[in-house]
Amino acid sequence: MPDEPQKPPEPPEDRPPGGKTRREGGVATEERTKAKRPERYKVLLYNDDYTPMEFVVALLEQLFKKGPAEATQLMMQIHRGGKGIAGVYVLEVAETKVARVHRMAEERGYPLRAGVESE
Ligand code: TYC
Repeated sequence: MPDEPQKPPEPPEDRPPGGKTRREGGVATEERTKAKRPERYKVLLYNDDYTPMEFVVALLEQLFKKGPAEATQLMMQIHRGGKGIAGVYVLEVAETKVARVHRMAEERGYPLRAGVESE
């Protein structure tokens, strides 16, 4: 090999995954930066005697992205058991879903109620 200029070796990695390492007067200090999984919340749908079954199924399909079979099963579970979990989301999304359920139901004069519960 002809003598090519040799690169000096890379310095050791200063920031390992999961935290920052700062060099302060030769002392490495750790600072945790690990992202926490955001808390999740259940959106519950409650049974009532007046909201039509077809409306609940359509709402579970449109708003909670269920397929027709799953939406029908879940609606029947709520109808028989009093309540059921329509989906699980971060808080802001869960609250928006509840507001949409209430608005869609109120627009048609149905008493359907939804709520948020921590997982
Ligand atoms: N119990 C309603 C009926 O018999 C149907 C229904 C199901 C209503 C689920 C609300 O969250 C609900 N028409």
